[in-house]
Amino acid sequence: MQDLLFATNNQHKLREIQAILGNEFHVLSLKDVTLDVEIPETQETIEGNAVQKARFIHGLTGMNCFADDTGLEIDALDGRPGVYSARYAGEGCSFDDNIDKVLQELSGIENRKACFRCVICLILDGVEHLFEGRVDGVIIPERQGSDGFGYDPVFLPNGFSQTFAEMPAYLKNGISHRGRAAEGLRKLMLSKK
Ligand code: ITT
Repeated sequence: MQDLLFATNNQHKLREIQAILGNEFHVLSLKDVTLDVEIPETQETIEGNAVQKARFIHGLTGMNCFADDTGLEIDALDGRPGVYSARYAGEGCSFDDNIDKVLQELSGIENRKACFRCVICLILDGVEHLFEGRVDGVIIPERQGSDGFGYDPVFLPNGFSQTFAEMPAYLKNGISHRGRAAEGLRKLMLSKK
């Protein structure tokens, strides 16, 4: 089975990607290769950050690797938190702090449309490939569910009655931004076998 190193320090993402790709590829974590580093993400776009993270880890290891950068884009907030999704409520904030801030900013606003956008940058044999996945939905006014991570408790995907935090993992992964981007990666990898 082919080794693929996932350039992330987010254990939730790691678990999701291992569930999505784990049958066909051997997804390694930074821990598996004993790498304990802060990964820089200083770009102004999701694409830019995905490329920056993948190049950084590729530069350190020389291994085939990929990175995922994800943003929640809310219509009524002009696309925020977007590239600032991880630290929207400030440096060192928790998932709950970020949700509180979003709910407060949306209070009294009727347009609740939002999407998650995920870009995966894969560096395979030294060549970069980008894959994008998107899922549309709405931000509900109160948290529902306790699975998943990040903004999942307030994100209701279109066409479903459960938030990402209420769905079983296989269902979220089947329709999510990350699942869709990973599908592109999977297809490319299989075509190279
Ligand atoms: P790495 O850069 O180490 O991969 P990160 O947590 O900094 O981890 P991102 O910048 O891509 O990763 O993520 C931005 C934030 O968006 C993340 O911290 C969560 O709050 C949120 N997020 C990402 N994917 C999500 C998902 O599937 N469901 C809900 N929230 C998500």
